[in-house]
Amino acid sequence: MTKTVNTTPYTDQKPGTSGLRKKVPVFQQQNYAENFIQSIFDSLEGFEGKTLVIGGDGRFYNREVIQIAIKMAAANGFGRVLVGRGGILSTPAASHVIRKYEAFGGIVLSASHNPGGPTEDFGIKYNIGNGGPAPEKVTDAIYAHTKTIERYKIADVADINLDAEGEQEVAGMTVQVINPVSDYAELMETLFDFPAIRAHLAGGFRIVFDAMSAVTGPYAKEILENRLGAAKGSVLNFVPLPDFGGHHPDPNLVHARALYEEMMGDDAPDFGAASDGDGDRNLIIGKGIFVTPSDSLAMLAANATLAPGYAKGLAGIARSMPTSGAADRVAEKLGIGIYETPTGWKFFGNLLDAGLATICGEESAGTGSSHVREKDGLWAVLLWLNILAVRKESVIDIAREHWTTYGRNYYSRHDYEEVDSAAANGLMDALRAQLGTLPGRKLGDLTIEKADDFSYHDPVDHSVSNNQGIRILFEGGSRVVFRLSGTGTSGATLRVYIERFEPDAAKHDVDTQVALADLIEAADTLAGIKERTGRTEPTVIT
Ligand code: VG1
Ligand code: CO
Repeated sequence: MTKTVNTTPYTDQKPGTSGLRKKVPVFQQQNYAENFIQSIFDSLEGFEGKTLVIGGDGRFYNREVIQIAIKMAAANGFGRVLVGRGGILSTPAASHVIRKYEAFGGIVLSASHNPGGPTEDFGIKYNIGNGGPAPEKVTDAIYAHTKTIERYKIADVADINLDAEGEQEVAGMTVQVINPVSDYAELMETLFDFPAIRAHLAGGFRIVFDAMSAVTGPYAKEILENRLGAAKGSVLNFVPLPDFGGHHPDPNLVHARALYEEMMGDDAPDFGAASDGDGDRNLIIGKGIFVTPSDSLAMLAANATLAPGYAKGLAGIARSMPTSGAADRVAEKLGIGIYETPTGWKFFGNLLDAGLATICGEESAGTGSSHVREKDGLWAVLLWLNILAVRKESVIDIAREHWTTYGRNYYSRHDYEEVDSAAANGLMDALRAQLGTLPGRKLGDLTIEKADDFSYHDPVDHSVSNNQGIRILFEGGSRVVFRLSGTGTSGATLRVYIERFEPDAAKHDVDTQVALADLIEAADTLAGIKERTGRTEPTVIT
C-alpha cells in the first residue's frame, strides 16, 4: 500500500524566517512538496509509531498538500496523524495541539501574512515536539536533504475525508480529524478571566475584530462572540477563504485600513483588532489610537499579572532585535530578564522551554507567551481585553500612562518590497563595509555611537546566529536597523526599522513619522536607499 517514488532535487528549498515559502505554481511542480516533506522526515529520528499534527491556514493548495503530507506520514512510519477539520489549524492552535497531545512534531501549511490564491503564496513549516518552529540546526538539515533527495515514500491510497471529525485508517496509520477550535478555546479559558471580560462587554464595551477572511475567523467567532458574548457581528470577515478575498491577510495599517479608519472615527468601538493569514499576528487599535506592536508587547508585559494565567508574575521578556526597546524598560522596572533575539519566532523556543522568558514579541505584530511556542494573535487580543476589563480604562489612557511612566519609544518600520535582489544585497554589503568607520560620525544633530551586524548567542544551547541585521545606534538611544526579509517570495524586501526614545511626557503627542524624520533621513544617507533601489518611498510604512 505504500510506494517509493524516484525524484530529483530542487535547488531552492532553503527555509527562510518561517519555513519554505514560494508561489503556488512553484509548489505545484512535480514532486516539489513531496521532496520537501520527505526531507523533513529524513532529518528526523525516532518518530516511528508517534503522532504528527498537520494543519494549515486554509489558503489555496492547503487541502492538496495536506493529503500528500498524511499519505507520506503513513508511508514513513508515523503511528497517528491529528489533522484539523477541513485541514484548518491556526499556527498557535497547531502549536497547542502538538503540546497537548505530546506529538512528535507538526507540519504547518501557511505563508502567513502573504496573499493566497493560484498565483500567490504557499508555505510549509516543520514544528518540533515543544510546539515551536524547528530551530536552525533542524532547518539546515532539512535543506541539506533537499539537495540530495532521490526518493520519497507515500501511501498509495484514496484521499482522506478531511471534513468529518473522527478516526480513519490510512495504510496502517490512524488519522484523527479534530475540531480545530475547541482545544485552543479551552486553553484561552485557563489563561484569562472570561467572566470579567464577559461582564465588561455586557456593560457596553464595544469591540470589533477583523479576521481578514483568514484562519482566525472560526476561533474569534467561537471565543469572542459565543463564549465572551461580544455582540453578533463583532467579528468581521470570519469565513476563511482560499484567497483571503483577494487581500493581503496582513494586519497592519495598510492592509487593515478600513478597521483603522473605523477606529479613528467619532463613533468608533472601544477596541479594534485583527489577525493575519495563519492567526499568529495581531493588530491592536484602541478608539483613536493605534498601538504599535512594540508598545503592545511592553504594555501587555507591564499589565500581565491582571490575567489569572500570569498572576504569579513573569520570568522574563524576550523581543526580537528590531523590536523597540519599550519592553526593556518594563523588564528593568519589574526586575526580570530581557532577551534580544534575531527575527523569527524559532529563537524564542529555547528561552521559553528553559523558563527564562514568559512573554515574547516582535515588532511585526507578533506577541505570545509560554502557553504555546508560536506567536498568538487571539491570545494578545484576549490579554488586552482582560487588562481593559480589570482596569476599566480606555486603550488611549492606558497607553498615555504607560509612556508617562516608562517614556515613549517612537517606532516605525519602512518596507521596500520586491526590490531587485542584487540592489538590495549591494545596499547591505555596502553598509556592512562601512561599519568600522561609522562610530563618531555625525549626521545633523545625530552622532553614531556604535554600528554592528547583529549576532545572537543563544544562552541555552550556545548556538550562534550571525548576520541578523545591521544596527546603527546613535547617542541618546535612537537607532536604525536594516535587514532583508526572509519571508518574501519575489525579489528582495528591505526592512528599515527606526526608533527614538523620548522620556519627556510633554513630547509624547507628536506624529510618529515627524518624530522620526531626522532618523529616516539619516537612514537614507547611510544606506543610499533611494539611489540603490530606485524607490522614492517605502512600499509599506507600519
Ligand atoms: C517576518 C517578520 C518576522 C516574523 C516573520 C514570520 O519575517 O519580520 O518578525 O517572525 O515574518 O511571521 P521577515 O524575515 O520577512 O522580516 V508570520 O506571521 O510568518 O508567521
Ligand atoms: Co503569521
